[in-house]
Amino acid sequence: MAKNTLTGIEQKWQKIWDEKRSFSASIDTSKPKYYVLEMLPYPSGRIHMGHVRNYTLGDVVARYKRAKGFNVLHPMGWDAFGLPAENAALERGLHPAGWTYDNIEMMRGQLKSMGLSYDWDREVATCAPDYFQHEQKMFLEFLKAGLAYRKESWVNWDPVENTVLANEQVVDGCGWRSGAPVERRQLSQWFLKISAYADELLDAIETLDRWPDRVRIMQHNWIGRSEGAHLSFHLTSGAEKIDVFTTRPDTLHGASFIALSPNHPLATKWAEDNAEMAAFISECNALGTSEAAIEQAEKRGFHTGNSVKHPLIDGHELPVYIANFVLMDYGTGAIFGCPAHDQRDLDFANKYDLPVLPVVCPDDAQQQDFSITDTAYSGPGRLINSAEWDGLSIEAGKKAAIKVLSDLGIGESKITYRLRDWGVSRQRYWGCPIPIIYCDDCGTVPVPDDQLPVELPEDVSFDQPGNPLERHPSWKFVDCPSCGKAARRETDTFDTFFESSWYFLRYIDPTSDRGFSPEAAAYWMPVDQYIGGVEHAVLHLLYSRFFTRALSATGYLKLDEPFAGLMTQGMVCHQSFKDAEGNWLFPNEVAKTADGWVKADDNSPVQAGRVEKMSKSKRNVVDPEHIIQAYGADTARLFMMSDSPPERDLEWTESGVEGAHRFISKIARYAEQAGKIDNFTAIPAKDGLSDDALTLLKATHRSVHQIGIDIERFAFNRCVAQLHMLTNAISDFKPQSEDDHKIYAHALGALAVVLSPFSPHISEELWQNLGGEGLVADASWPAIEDSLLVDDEVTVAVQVNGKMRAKIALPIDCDKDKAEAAALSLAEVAKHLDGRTPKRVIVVPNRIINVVG
Ligand code: ANZ
Ligand code: ZN
Repeated sequence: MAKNTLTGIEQKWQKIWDEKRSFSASIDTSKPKYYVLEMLPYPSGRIHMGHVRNYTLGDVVARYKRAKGFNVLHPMGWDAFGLPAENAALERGLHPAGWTYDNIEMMRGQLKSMGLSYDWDREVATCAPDYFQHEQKMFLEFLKAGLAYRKESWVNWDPVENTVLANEQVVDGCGWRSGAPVERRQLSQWFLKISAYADELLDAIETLDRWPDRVRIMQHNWIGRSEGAHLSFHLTSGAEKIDVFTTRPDTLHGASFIALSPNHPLATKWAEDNAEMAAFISECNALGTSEAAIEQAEKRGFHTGNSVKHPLIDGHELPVYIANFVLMDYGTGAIFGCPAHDQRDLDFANKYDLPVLPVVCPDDAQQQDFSITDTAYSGPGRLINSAEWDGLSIEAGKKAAIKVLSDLGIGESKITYRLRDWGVSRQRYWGCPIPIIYCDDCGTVPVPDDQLPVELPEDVSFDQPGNPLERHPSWKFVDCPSCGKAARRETDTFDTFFESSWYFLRYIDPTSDRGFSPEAAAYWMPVDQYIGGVEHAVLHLLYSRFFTRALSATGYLKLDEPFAGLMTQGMVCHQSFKDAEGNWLFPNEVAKTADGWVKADDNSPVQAGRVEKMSKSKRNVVDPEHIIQAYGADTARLFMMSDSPPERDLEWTESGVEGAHRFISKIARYAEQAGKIDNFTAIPAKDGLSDDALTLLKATHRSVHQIGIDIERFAFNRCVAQLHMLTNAISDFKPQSEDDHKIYAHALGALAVVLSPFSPHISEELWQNLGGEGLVADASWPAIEDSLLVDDEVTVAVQVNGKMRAKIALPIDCDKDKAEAAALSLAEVAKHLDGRTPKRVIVVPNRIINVVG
């Protein structure tokens, strides 16, 4: 099939769908609803193969559910705020808004060329004031409800650019642009109280039974619930005490030091008149704020010269250190170290020559033989060296410890979460302004409703580092809405996860003046099937789950879980290539010869590398636009679904694409040659059909049946295999009679419908040429005649004395006597019995007959 013929067909049908608004959705209570959603893209400029895979997966589900009679909502939009737009402004002098909207324009065209069944009337760009005004309002509602608050918090600071860096802008501890070592600084920032929902978010994971296990585990670990205790140690000098969080109160007798976070208030206080301590603290702060950086750094400490009293052992004192591995925002920002049973504490103790006293002995060891040198013991056992707790198990020891501590009034059981409140302030221009005004007299004043949205000023310059909103000559200067005096706007903008935490609610009611209506939410929510990359398994999904709860708490809707089903797709991979000098080569720069890979232009040798995720840096990328131009969207879509199940990685190969293209060309020939047949969707009567016609009729119904089952369980690669089987059955059939032609058209009609979720354009063409009613996009999934699914015969293996000797066709579930008689009548069986009379015949129905003789 000429490639431009296929392109013409695709453009024709895209135009028709567009004109007819084929995929526009509206509330219809007479039908079951189905909301299928793919994670919205960042408008970087061009779609990549990962997008093609993600959106094709969603489109298969959406089109299938339409055919099954659901009222389908399938929207698309743009996650349009974020750093790359500011970088484009910095590097190329473009305005972030212009750059973003141009990219959206470009990518919308690319998505349209894929033939995706979106309701484009619901398109959303999160950078539009019409979108973000609603989240400004939501934020103010959260503030009223106590779900948003402001506090001092640590950020990554680039001392050369004088700007705050996002974690991803810190590369090996240095600013990505300046290369200067990053510092930690405190800044007042806005937070959302996700921690208030920690338990609920954790418990509800159990109800998400249509989510992949690995995502549920990742969320579980991210929330990180730890059961333990708080306890206080009194300083030997003075009245102050140090609170610690521990998961191992049972090890209290083995404590040999206290360690404070470098940012612990006591550390800050003591450092005021101790220059050496202050210097140590700033060195620690130069590490940046990422937990990974802190985890990897060498464990270091500073002896403060202070000590605390051991709460249970009279006269026993523990030195107080400041240690770089203690995080300020976990637990209480202070720990007691028990070196024998915690590796970090042991490394620390060995370095600073602190005592190591084992207090748990493994059950299979003798106390007098058990000692700790370089490896801490964190396994089970019984307590030792622990006075009256000796002999207790760890669990019993924990209980005993908490009892004693609470009786003494210095401790209690405590649950701590790894999950921190969500810091939403970003010192960036291209984001949603935080709708707050600061007044010297009135303090923090919410922007009143009638002054929303707070829009971004357009006249900004990126010629200096830092936040252009901060530097703008007039934008931040406003009158206080409460007293009228001169005041200042908040110049921070929201983290872009803010926009993506509720966009699925905007789609359901994109023109509502309160963001979305509760009625629309009651009908459309939750999202029935969400599809996207596993890289969003933690933050985006957790924030959205929290946001939905926070919106419910503030009266926007009544729902906890936004996404009932989740599918995370694997990556699109491609082999990588290097030339003799070690430069990466694009796949279209190389060619395969009998002796291996060579450069296409000069036949010089090429090193073929691993098959790995497509990435620009390794040049192992294939541009979807080129593929669509060369082969058509139907081919690209079909190939994407054909090779691997969705959750697995997929290898993009030229030969695979060509195979898919041959298949589409074959369907195009069917379409070209199809004659119009009346009423071809009706199931023809079996009686009087030729054997071949009956075979095709059965093959058709079996394929339709199986493809339905496989789509439901996302085994799309199996569907494609089944589509091949069906077309082979169609190609094998040579219609001769009028009945034959009816069966043939019936098979082609069914093919058009079941192929349409995968390759919709050519399916429309086939459907139209057969004389199908309306669009295949609106056609119902073919009805199945159950009696056609049943095989009348099975092939049964016949063994003599355990060796396979023959096969016979028997009626399904035929009774044992008949099966036995049929087997014994076979010449092969008689030959191998060699005149002996059979002693026994074992019949496994529909499978095997074994003659023993
Ligand atoms: C004494 C102890 C003895 C501990 C022992 C462990 C083993 P998870 O499970 O992650 O909750 N810890 C507490 N707060 C900390 C902080 N802000 N920064 C670094 N470490 C901190 O870990 C809890 C354990 O991590 C706590 O229990 C504490 O050390 C440490 F044999 O207390 B443990
Ligand atoms: Zn005021």
